[in-house]
Amino acid sequence: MTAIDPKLRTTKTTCPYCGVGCGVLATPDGKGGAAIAGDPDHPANFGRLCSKGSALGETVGLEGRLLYPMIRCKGVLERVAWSDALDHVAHRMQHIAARDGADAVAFYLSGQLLTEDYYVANKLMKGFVGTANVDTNSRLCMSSSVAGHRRAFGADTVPGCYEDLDQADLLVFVGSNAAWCHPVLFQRMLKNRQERGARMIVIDPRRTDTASDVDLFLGLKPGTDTALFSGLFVHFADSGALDQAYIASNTSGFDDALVRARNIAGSVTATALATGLSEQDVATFFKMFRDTPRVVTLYSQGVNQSAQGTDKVNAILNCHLATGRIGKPGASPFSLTGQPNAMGGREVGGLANQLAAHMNFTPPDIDRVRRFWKAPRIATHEGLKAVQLFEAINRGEVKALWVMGTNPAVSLPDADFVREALKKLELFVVSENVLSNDTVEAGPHVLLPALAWGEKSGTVTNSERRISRQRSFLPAPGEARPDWWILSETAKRLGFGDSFDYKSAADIFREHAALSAFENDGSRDFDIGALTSLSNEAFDALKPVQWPVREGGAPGERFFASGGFFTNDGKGRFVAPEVPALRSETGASRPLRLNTGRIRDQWHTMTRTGLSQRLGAHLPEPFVEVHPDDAGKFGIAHDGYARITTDYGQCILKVVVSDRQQRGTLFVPIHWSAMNASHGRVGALVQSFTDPFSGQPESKATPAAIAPYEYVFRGFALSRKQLDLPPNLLWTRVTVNGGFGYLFADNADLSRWPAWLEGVAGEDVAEYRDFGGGVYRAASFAGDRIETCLFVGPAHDAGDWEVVKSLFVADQVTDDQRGMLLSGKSGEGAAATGPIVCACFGVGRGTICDTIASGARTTAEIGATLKAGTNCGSCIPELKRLIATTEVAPVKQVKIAGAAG
Ligand SMILES: Nc1nc2c(c(=O)[nH]1)N[C@H]1C(S)=C(S)[C@@H](COP(=O)(O)OP(=O)(O)OC[C@H]3O[C@@H](n4cnc5c(=O)[nH]c(N)nc54)[C@H](O)[C@@H]3O)O[C@H]1N2
Ligand SMILES: Nc1nc2c(c(=O)[nH]1)N[C@H]1C(S)=C(S)[C@@H](COP(=O)(O)OP(=O)(O)OC[C@H]3O[C@@H](n4cnc5c(=O)[nH]c(N)nc54)[C@H](O)[C@@H]3O)O[C@H]1N2
Ligand code: SF4
Ligand SMILES: [Mo]
Repeated sequence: MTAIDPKLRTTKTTCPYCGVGCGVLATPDGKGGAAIAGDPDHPANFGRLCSKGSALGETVGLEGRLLYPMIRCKGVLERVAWSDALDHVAHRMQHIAARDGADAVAFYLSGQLLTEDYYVANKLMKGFVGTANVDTNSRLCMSSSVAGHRRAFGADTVPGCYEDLDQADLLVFVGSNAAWCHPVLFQRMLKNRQERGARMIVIDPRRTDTASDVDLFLGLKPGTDTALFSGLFVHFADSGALDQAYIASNTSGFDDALVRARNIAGSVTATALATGLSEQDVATFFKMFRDTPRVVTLYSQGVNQSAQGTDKVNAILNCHLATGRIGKPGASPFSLTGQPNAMGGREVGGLANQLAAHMNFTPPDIDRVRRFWKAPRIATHEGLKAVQLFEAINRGEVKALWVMGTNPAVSLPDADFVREALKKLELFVVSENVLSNDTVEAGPHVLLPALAWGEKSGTVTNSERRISRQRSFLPAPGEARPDWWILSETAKRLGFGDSFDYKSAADIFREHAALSAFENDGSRDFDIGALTSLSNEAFDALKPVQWPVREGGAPGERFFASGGFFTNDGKGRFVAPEVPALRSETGASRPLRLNTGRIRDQWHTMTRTGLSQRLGAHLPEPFVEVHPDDAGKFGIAHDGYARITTDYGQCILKVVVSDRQQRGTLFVPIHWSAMNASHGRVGALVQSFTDPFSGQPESKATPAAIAPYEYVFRGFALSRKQLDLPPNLLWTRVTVNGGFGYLFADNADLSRWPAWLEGVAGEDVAEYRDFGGGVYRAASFAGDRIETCLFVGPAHDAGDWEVVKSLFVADQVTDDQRGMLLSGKSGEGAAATGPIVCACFGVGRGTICDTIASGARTTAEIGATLKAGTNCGSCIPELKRLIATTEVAPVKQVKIAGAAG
């Protein structure tokens, strides 16, 4: 028997994308990549992965990675030694803090850091530099839930767990597109539905894939959730559905909250009026909720990202408190967290208004943490929240910023403002995995290479409070280092060496665990004291464990089923919300509301998922979804282009006309940046109004205008290497099998293309020109393979991107195929697979429609023939839509659904 090379052994780790926190088995291939599979033993996913998790192996390559520390010298980034880079950062931080005070220095962190990285960053700033100007992208993500939990429970506690989703009889999704954003959990809930008959309700202005096949869809007006849940609360009171015993012994504030709820939505009629829903739908919702003891309400960014997000959260929590549906099997409110370590960040205190280990800026907590850290200079007041932090940078009050694990030049609202503000910094440090993103382009003075997923090691906490290990299975590339190491080395140079003498992530985790238990005695929810004494070996072997993990207690209890809140009097608080209102008005020049969010196969600003050709195939281009009536009103055509304008900025996007979009609203995905699209960076259009309690921006309701935008030519290029396209072009870059693809639209004369192509591909180019007919096609070859090819044509005839992509992959293109390629006949005979619908198995829409046309009438039948939909299941809603809209043969011409994808 030959022993397996230890470097090629399968490692158990955790997916670095969403807050579901799926267990992953990674087996390095010895060539820098790895085979990826779901971990059957992990309690979050039991072996399942979604399209993004399955494609992780395509994203671990080193192309585009930042591998060495760099300092900007006379405008140019130059490679330097680690010691020089760290000396520079520490020296400049010290200088600025000494001159302008500690509050002139700030960190902007991320829910994608490991708990250990986060802990060290927070301790360094709040404990030792002496400022709470440490905020995180969780401000844009979960902070309204945090604020709502703290108001109602006295602590940021998620009461439920995933088993509740298996045991619930009614699952209410509020502002959550879980089918795309928490796919493995969504599949788990579908299983509950199939096996136990659980029903589902979706509350969202858009009919998303989550809503495509549910028992009730409530397409409410944006921002009116508080009215809906206030109406529900009143309905409980008026129909004898309150849990009087629970309210009496475990809560406070009931009467005031009910009075306010009555003012907001005192009846079914009033609720319908406030939300834009029909009375019948409102009544059905109230009845279903009231009559089902086991209800879980799942909420996400449609709730959090709102100028009244905290009130929305509390309006939901009021309903669960009023009926005692909390912390019980199958009955609980459940905030779905976004990032892989959103929860870990909250545990260490990564938000500017938290201190550490679920302790706050109160005198006793400050004193306790000061003693534990031995930190005489500990910050004594809350710091600036993300949006305010960047405003302070713009005003020149904050002069030094260290960005770690997030891309604020894309993801913060009013992103152009943010990009400009970054340029004013006296010290701008970025720790990154990648060599270029929009934030790196904004001109940091120092770039520090951090270990990426697959290389780094530590812990993350998922939506159900479960702590899992991320383990390294790839060697550290170049000079990349763990974020915690970078921070600790900086701390040493700032003179705090004794307090940052960590040798490993395990050292840090033990300290974090000890702090959680320090003078706790049940007074704080977050307690993982039983993990304080883990040996290095035990830390390495740590199995997924749910907190609390108190010394001497059984891990993973549910919270609040019989009270025991973390408020002063131990009672859960009802909160009276404000009357719902959006912060901004629509009007003649901005008649629509711009909603923003996610698509199935991309993660945030695409620095990782953008590397996968599989994930780029479903929705390759940035787009705007418009209701047919609005399209008619504003002269917008499906598959054409439109310009979206807000008071903050503009985008030009491909148009998808869809009746799943609510009238008066637009939807644009958040993923495209200046790195991969010329006009698709939607953050620049988003207003920066924030919630008064949480500071979370209202990213889903910016007043906007839409107008058609005409292009004479469309086209695409495919190349083995990245291309610099000609100026004044609308373009999107997509990773394709074997290279890079560029989809574009153009108004300039065709005559510019031959010279451009010669510059890219040399003179040995085969081409077809019909400038009169608006057509130019050309290709260069290396041996039998296409090296670069370019297709330009009028809008209706730009060539078949999918077919040319399949020729581009081929190692050998025959003379016949070359001829057909350039004559524009390459589509003939080649299977027109169409855009990819099933990312797991790469099955295209054309293929699926053909299969439906020849008789497959269920998703199971499609799966049996094509495998489509049989792995992660995320494409099943789209398969169902295709079945509904595709005619069965003999009709030869198949009709294709017009919705996105
Ligand atoms: N594929 C994919 N999955 C992801 C991510 C990703 O980038 N890609 N990111 C992860 C992260 S960090 C997060 S935070 C989560 C986010 O997960 P979700 O919150 O599910 O995703 P979003 O698309 O941002 O928004 C959810 C829905 O809120 C709706 N909405 C807008 N306004 C309102 C409103 O006023 N009321 C209600 N009820 N609904 C409204 C939107 O129409 C949208 O469908 O996803 C995580 N999972
Ligand atoms: N309009 C609008 N804006 C939004 C949202 C929305 O719905 N609408 N959603 C908001 C939400 S919920 C979120 S979570 C944010 C997400 O927005 P961002 O956090 O800005 O997006 P990411 O692309 O995930 O950026 C992560 C960066 O960190 C790098 N990175 C990854 N891992 C590591 C690591 O271990 N160490 C270091 N040092 N770097 C690392 C990646 O290369 C990448 O550049 O966007 C927010 N912005
Ligand atoms: S659902 Fe998908 S993205 Fe989320 S953790 Fe699981 S595999 Fe990763
Ligand atoms: Mo998020």
